[in-house]
Amino acid sequence: MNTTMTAERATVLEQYRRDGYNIFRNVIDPELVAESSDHIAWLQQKYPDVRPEHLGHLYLKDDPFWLRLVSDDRLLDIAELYLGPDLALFASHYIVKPAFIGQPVLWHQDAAFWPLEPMEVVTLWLAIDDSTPENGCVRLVPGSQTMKIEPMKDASDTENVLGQEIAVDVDESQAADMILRSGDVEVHHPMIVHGSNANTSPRRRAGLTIRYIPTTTRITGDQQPFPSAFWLRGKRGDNQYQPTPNYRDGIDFPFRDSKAWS
Ligand SMILES: O=C(O)CCC(=O)C(=O)O
Repeated sequence: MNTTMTAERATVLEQYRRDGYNIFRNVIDPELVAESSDHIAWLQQKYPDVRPEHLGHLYLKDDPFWLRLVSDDRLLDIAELYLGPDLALFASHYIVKPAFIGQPVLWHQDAAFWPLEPMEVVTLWLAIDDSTPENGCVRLVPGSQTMKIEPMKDASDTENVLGQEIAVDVDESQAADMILRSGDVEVHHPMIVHGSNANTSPRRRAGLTIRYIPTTTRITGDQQPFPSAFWLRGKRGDNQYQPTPNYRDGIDFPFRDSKAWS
């Protein structure tokens, strides 16, 4: 999509208002997706004790490739459609479900977890692998973004990524499967009810969640700056941000554009 086309933007925003999500096809080129896949393998070697569903924002702060990826103009242009020109990163996680043993993400609303004021934020979910019902694609309940934020309850008695689930009944028959090819991006609303099933298939399912905020959204709480708060575009606003990490040869994940990050 050409994000400067106003009519097309209006259609996107109308679908987002109604359903709480959009899908953008072929956003990131295969070379960068392949680099991201190598990055996942590098992170798995670096953090062998961390399950690959949990390669999250704490590891991002000192990682120039991760910053390069979430600062990509193709992703920021999509975020800008929803949030305007002044953009920051709030958080980002790879959720990598290995073949056969990938854990489910139980039903939840992202807003239940986030220290943001106001709750103006969008998630871009970048498919690193093709993502289908067989390997545990994201599932969303269209329209559920109009619900209030419901409480979460403990679910640590079963293997799952969050250890919690939403404390109200979810009508799974209403859920839509986010079937994506690698390089596609799905965008969802912070209040939409969503989750994903276990991956029992022979194919890995890897995706990168990227949570963008307009710089008018404040990141509240004691951790200042928040470990994964980075200013990315436009006016900085009032948040405190992490400094952009410089690429260190032999220490950081090596990537094509690393010289621009030295
Ligand atoms: O990747 C998944 O399976 C779940 C993603 C998710 O919960 C999110 O993007 O907020």
